[in-house]
Amino acid sequence: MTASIRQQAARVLLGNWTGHSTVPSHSLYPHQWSWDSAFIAIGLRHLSPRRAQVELESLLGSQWADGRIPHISFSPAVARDAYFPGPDFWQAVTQGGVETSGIIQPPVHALAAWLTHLADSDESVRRNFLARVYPKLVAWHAYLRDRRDLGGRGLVAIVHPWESGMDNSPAWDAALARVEPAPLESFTRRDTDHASDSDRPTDLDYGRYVQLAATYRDHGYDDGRTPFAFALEDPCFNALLIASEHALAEIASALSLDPVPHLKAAAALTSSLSTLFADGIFEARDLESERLVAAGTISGLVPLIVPGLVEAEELLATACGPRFRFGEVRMVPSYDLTGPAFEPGRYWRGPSWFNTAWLIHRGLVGLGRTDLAATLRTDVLELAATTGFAEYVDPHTGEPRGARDFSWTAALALDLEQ
Ligand code: 9YW
Repeated sequence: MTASIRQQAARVLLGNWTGHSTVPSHSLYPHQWSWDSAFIAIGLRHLSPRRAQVELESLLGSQWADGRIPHISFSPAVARDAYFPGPDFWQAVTQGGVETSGIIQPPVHALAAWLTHLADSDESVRRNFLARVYPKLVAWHAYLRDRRDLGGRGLVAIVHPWESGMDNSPAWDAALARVEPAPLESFTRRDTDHASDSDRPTDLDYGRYVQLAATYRDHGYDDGRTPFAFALEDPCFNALLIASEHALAEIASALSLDPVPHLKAAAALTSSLSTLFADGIFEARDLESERLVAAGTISGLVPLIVPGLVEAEELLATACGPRFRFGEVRMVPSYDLTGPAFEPGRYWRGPSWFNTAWLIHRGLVGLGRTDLAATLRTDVLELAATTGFAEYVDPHTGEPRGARDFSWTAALALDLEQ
């Protein structure tokens, strides 16, 4: 990455900065998104560790009393109908008066907090950052463990496709097909104002997303009371919780607290995660049928990030084989290239994304596969620069798709450029 590309990434992040947090994209996503903020902080730490920590702390400012970190924290400065579903749909306000959504996103936050601390630990200690965020991150993980182990196996369940961060993944198709969609005339999509219809989820998908969210809302976002029509144990979500438990162990040690409970939690989750391994990849478990969903998605490769993963070699073979063709196509496709639902341009049904590439890269480094990590790093940096920091790209051609000047693309390129 040349100096000027570094400057371009900084320009994107500055342009998307609102004073206390960063929007994923001014046009498409004009509020603060949960896992976006974690990825953004990981890159921002190279420009300003303080700003990276402000980003995370502003997200934690929208944490609910039950410990959940909502997937969107709405900005009062943005028109109420700029994004659908907006604050009027979710009807969720924290004790601190922040309007939020009611669902969650994958828990990358503790990992991000630890990495921002490492960027300038003296300053971070002076700011007392870890001591402030640690109890909030512990409460977040406790919410996931205590309220979301819906299958009773020690794994967290997601209750909405948006909770996976991979909205229209083919892994959700069968479960979603059971959901009666909200009538199209009952809501107005705003995403297709800013991105091509062919790059986005279909109207039918959207109707089902709206219906699932409305049911959760109408049951007060109560995990004990809501009749969930959609509940799955997602490999990526659980793998990130494991990585974040390891980060919490580091944070606890840095604060002279006991890291052992976090290491134990990570070990227990890691052994439960193994129950999702089938056909050389991790698959989601549908809690309705209690069966694994036979769809190979990028979510199933993300466990490469889990320290000491016993399935790592088999998983690497899958990544390098015909289903994902590591090193032969651009970055890592979001879905099996040979799968029946593969679409190279449509969101999480084939395109390659920068955040998942960053996670796989981290996994490869952890496994000591510096050769493969270097290949992926080169690809990420080149694509970020040539696509104008696209949201996602066609895995065959590298053509940009979705939004441009996308924050986590800029942030994670900045991180890999170091
Ligand atoms: C939506 C903001 C979010 C990401 C998700 C991505 C998308 C929201 O955008 O979901 O409106 O569809 O799938 O991972 O956090 O960037």
